Amino acid sequence: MSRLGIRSCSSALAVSLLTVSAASAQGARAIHLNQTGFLEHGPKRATVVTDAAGPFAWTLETAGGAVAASGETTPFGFSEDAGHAVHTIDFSDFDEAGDGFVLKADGAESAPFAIAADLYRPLKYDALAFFYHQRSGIEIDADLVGAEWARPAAHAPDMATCYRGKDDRGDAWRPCAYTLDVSRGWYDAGDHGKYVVNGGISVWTLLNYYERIENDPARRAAFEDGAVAIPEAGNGVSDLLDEARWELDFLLAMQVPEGTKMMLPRGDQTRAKKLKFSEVDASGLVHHKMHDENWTPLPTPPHLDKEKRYLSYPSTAATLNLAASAAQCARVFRGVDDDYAAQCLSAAEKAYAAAKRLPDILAYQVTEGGGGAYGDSTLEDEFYWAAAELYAATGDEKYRDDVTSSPHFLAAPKGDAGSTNDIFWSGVQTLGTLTLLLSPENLSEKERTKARAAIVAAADAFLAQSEKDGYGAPFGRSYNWGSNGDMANRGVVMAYAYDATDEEKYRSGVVAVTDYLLGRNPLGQSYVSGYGENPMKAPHHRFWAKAADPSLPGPPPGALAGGPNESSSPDPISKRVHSDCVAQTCYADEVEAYSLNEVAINWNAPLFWIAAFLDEETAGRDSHD
Ligand code: 9MR
Ligand code: 9MR
Repeated sequence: MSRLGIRSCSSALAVSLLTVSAASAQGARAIHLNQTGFLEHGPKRATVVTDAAGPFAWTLETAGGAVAASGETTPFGFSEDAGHAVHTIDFSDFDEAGDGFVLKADGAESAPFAIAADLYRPLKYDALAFFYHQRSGIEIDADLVGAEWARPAAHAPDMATCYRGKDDRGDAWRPCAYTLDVSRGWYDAGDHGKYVVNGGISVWTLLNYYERIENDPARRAAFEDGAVAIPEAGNGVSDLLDEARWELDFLLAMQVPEGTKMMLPRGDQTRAKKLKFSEVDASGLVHHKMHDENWTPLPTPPHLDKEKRYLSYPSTAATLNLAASAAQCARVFRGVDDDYAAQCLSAAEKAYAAAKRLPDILAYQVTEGGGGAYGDSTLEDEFYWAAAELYAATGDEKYRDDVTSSPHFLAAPKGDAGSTNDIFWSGVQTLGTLTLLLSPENLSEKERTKARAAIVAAADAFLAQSEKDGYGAPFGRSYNWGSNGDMANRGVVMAYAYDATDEEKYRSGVVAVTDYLLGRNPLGQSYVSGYGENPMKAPHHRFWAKAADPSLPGPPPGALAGGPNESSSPDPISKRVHSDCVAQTCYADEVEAYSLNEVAINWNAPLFWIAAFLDEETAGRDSHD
């Protein structure tokens, strides 16, 4: 059996497949679908791996074995990103709720799945719980998450001074005159670094969902105080705001104190052998990262991390990330905690001014050990995003001028092969546009129409790509590190197209994303832990590392793997996988596979967003605008 065949089935299923398909004429090899299931009222699609030229029969069976629906497959042909030929099955017309359904066709049988109106209810809360699990600086409470995932507070407090002395290239970094207490925040991923550029987009995504539902009491109720299992229950504040604030506190703490002079590298020195430093007034800039001096081994639970930690030098990218996130903070906390809102706004304005004063301090990876790179040398998108957030927070014309004169004004994903304007940690222009769209006073009617049209055009491009993929993936672009997060972000864009038009096809586009992530893919892999018959089990995570040490827990439910990555990476597993894979199959559920199977805050955030969106019809949402 091919590698694909082995991966695509549970062992029991593989056995039944082998015996049955031997006798079958067509020899369908597997049926892949969303293993969690389908919304009662929504598209229901599956993919059959087969070379058969013509259509063949399928049946939908209930848990009791009764045939509930039947039909014929639609031949699709070769699906390029899967590397094999498929047929598709569409049983969208079937809308009876239940558990334990299976699809059968030509001797192949799907994983069992449910049909339910509230199918995404558990996922929206589990995907959000990921952030509590990832919290630094606080005990993870057994009563909230279960004994298996409880752990003592780690990096509490998380204090550090600037990285100093010689770096990997021999550049000498001067010590800074202070130590910052940058406690709290979420660990980025499987590592214990906290990175402002990735924290910014992650917290934005949670808060963007909040802002989208802020004026709708029914939808807001899903995240009211006490609705989510976090320690702040009972404080009178939305749990979504509480979770976000844990990260915002850390981001705010990363800001350089007033009156600080520093030697920093200005201008693009990407190709320089040695960095040239100039003395600058660093007040209001923001440190790029906080992480260990050396990589800890895997596993290392965070509370057992003994490494020294350092602040990486401030960068313009991090500064703009704080400007954007803190401006958003100011908006959402106004009227909830006015002092905090004022603190956020002041930090945001200072950061923005510092970035304008010093627009060219690029973040280079000066040390290999202990932290991710998160380098970014194109900052126009961050400038636009920050200006948009500040404009939406203040209505101040000076921000509006920066917004409208930006080359990214009203940017939305292009849906081209180069994935222009797709949302990810270093491409944040679309975030600015989505924020501007949230409130009518941010844009003129004409601009608003244009922005909406750009979002809808992006969604149309994604839908067209979904049609061209045998697994319905709206992803006509390369699969890179974190492709699942990029895919989930496309779901967010399609959800906004739905909001703008009320057209069901865009909501179906979001379902195409969750279908793919939850099992409708050539590996038959649910990329979300705890969901489906074949869920991701062995993330690259220093605590949820059962696969490396049986005394540690596996992943809690609701964590999204980075997913297929067709680009080469030094990760040892990815080297093996790359000897025989195409786009959607460049993946392995293995603990060492950090470029394929890490979990991260910026990927779980859009997973949360789209799961919450898909649960809205039943979460008290009557209408939307
Ligand atoms: O474990 C690290 C993971 O969390 C990061 O995402 C990844 C990329 O920065 O790096 C991993 O650490 C590897 C390091 O980069 C190189 N040496 C082996 C480490 C794997 O444990
Ligand atoms: O998500 C990041 C991806 O876009 C980069 O290609 C990759 C290598 O630099 O790093 C990813 O981010 C990792 C970070 O560097 C360290 N923490 C874990 C992140 C997810 O793997």
